[in-house]
Amino acid sequence: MSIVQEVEQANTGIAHDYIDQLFETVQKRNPGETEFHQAVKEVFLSLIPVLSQNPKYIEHAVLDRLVEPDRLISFRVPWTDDNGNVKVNRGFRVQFNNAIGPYKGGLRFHPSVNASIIKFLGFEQIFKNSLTGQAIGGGKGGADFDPKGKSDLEIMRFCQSFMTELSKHIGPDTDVPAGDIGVGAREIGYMFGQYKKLVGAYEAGVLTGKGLGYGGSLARKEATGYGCVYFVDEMLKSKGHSFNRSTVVVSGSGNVSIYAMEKALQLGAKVVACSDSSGYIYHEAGINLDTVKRLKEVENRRIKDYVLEHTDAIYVEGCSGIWTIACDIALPCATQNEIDKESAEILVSNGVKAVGEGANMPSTLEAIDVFLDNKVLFAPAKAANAGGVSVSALEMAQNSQRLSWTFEEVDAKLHQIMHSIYIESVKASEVYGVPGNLVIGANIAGFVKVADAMIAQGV
Ligand code: NDP
Ligand code: 2IT
Repeated sequence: MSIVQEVEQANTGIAHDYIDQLFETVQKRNPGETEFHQAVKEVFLSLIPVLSQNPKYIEHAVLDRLVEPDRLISFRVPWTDDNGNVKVNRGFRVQFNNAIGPYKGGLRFHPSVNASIIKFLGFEQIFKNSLTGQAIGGGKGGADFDPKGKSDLEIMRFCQSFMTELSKHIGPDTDVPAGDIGVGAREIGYMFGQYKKLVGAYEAGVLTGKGLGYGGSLARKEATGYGCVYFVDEMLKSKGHSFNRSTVVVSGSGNVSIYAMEKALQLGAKVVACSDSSGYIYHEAGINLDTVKRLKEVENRRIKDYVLEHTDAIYVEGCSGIWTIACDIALPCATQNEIDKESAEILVSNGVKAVGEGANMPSTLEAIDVFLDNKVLFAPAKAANAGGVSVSALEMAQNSQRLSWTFEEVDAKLHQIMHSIYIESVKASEVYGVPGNLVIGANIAGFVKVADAMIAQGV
């Protein structure tokens, strides 16, 4: 049953009217911000059961408050390229909600970044961070800077200029950024160096995803991908399935994708396809992850070069075709809206058993309905990719203690957190009458804690 059909069955008159009106207001107040509207709509539809059973959330106008960020900062980022030309990009930080802890969320450097993208990501981060059970609020940031084709020194100068402004708004107890698309340990390093110069103190906990030699946490790099697979593994086990001997398709070939593939392989799966923004590779015999890692992490090359070294693999131009490959488990780990209704229908007709969202909002609302209608085990992004921010919070904890935990310790905590998120989401889906619908379960479980904190604090 789809998100909409399920909620229509509940006793929901007042709640429905409330969210209909509020959604209209959100659209009017944030014109043209389609990604933000989409993220809000999914959460609103999911919350109808909890709003109808707990009128206090409507009386206290909690959703009216939640959809308005505490602040959205937009700023100029001037920098100089290697030829001495001045370039200007636009930087953002949205500090969405700090009811349960300091703002926390990644920075994305990609030409598509705008207020809508940053706000959808920041809004989702509120619920995701709440689900982790850690004391972190929701934030997000980035710039419309394209790191592709830039030299190392250009990246450094951009990061320094970006941080010169951002530093005024962040701090270890205020707002703690990390990586996202286009931002990895190198960029975090340059930004940390600049922050340190500007504040004149070694505040290790101001950024997470740092290098291991200066306050970074072991297993942060692996955390999002591993966490996603841990979560999907829980779902599979609940129905007597497993990764072992399953065929897996993973989109993207960046941080989340690579470590989702690594953990799936460790659990005995065969990964047959991955992609970048230009196209995808299909390797029926099973992808060689060492080659992908070298190409993408070390040599900064395109995924199509994989077939130069593995001549029995094929490369196909364009991204969406990856979902036409038959698989048991699909892990979208590239970007938003990469699975539309049509791709979802093809996945279903090819017999997909489970979908785990490693990326943020990779499935359209229509695609989610196709998966739920067809009883595909569906792990929504806010739950399935929460492992990254969870280990970021563990990095903050280590920085505060001035201690470093072993890889095994951090990985065990990550595994435990993903298990708890799974249990919480399942429980909420059962309590609110939609057992197994983890979209509704995760959204409600994340929402309740934040909503109660906002009411208690009068914010
Ligand atoms: P990376 O920059 O490391 O990798 C992104 C990958 O996705 C690349 O293969 C990239 O291809 C591809 N990609 C990016 N944009 C597009 C696009 N518009 N169309 C098609 N492919 C695209 O980023 P991450 O792996 O960190 O992030 C991937 C997703 O996971 C994002 O949705 C992010 O928000 C989410 N996420 C990340 C977390 C983290 O800890 N890093 C935590 C939770 C979620 P190309 O190289 O060609 O650009
Ligand atoms: O979307 C996400 O959760 C991230 N990009 C990670 C955020 C973080 O603070 O580690």
